[in-house]
Amino acid sequence: MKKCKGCGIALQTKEKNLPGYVVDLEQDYCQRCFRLSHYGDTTHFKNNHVSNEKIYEIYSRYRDSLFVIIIDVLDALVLKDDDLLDSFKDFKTVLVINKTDLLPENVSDRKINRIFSQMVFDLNSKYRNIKAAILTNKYEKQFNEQFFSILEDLNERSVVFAGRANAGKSSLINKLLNNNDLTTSIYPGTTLDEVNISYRNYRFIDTPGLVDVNSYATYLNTEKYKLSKIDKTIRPQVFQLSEPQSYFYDGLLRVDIIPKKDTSITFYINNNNKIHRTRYENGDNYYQKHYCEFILRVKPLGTSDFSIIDQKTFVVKGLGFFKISGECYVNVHSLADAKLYESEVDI
Ligand SMILES: Nc1nc2c(ncn2[C@@H]2O[C@H](COP(=O)(O)OP(=O)(O)O)[C@@H](O)[C@H]2O)c(=O)[nH]1
Ligand SMILES: [Mg+2]
Repeated sequence: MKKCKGCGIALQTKEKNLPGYVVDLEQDYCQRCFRLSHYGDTTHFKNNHVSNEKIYEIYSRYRDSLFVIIIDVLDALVLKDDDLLDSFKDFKTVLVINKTDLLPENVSDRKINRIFSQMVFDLNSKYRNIKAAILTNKYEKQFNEQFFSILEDLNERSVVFAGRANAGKSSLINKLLNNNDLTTSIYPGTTLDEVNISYRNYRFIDTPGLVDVNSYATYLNTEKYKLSKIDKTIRPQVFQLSEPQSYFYDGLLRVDIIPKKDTSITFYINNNNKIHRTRYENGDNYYQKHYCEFILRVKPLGTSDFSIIDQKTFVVKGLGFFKISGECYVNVHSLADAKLYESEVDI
């Protein structure tokens, strides 16, 4: 059966509205991939979703291969509290922490290196199957050389590119092969089945991305997903306060702070979204107007209380992260379906 070169789906000529449609089986790309890469048309994205079970089934067929796990750098901030690597505990793995260009410019490469070296060291004490780890981003030039030398050292020929949806798996393979054969996009669910690629004496396997139930990305509607996804270097938004204040990221996230001493909060989110600040007394009013208006399943936000003595970083996967410094009480209102992580990492 012929498969789409961009997303791996089986090609078919019968149903125009179903995945894999082509007018003529001579074509290499399904209509969705063709329209997406030529016109940026995303209308076919609505119900794309490959179940995690199906993806695990693909993984198990390649259990003797090397698994290159690609992780979005923002998710990597809480990798130690994530169950992602549990799925790969029986495989040989290489970690690629990708999209490091998203971290703010004032965070030096040395600092990023130090943070993630320590993290990978700790993770390997737990999993003992991490053969190497690389930090990279789409602008980085040395990656290909580094990557192939790791494959040579490990003497691996068959390589599965795995991980969560939208981490940059297909983009990374395109970069390694120096072409744009695989379809990539800002939406999750671009790759619909495994794609087998022969390259020199290697076999590379691209896979669909695992859905993360702890991420806002899973619950936002398509439009809001696009608006809140971080795709450029973050410019932090900093606020100082000495009186109680409420901070809103639309109706998606609310942080109330009652300072005991001077306090500051810094948000690391998509630069086009501006945090709205109100006096604490007006917070409920604003919240009533805006809560969850963009979320797929409308539910009120859950709340968690914290007492901060020095500083703390919170990660809200799919939205970004925020850091609070000072002595204060904090009440975070975030989507209960997703998870609010307290991160050890000090960016
Ligand atoms: N800023 C940034 N964006 C990236 C990088 N790598 C991939 N992307 C973007 O991330 C999105 C998802 O990429 P894709 O390869 O389709 O992810 P996949 O679902 O894991 O295959 C696309 O919009 C890419 O342009 C990177 O290193 N930096
Ligand atoms: Mg992909």
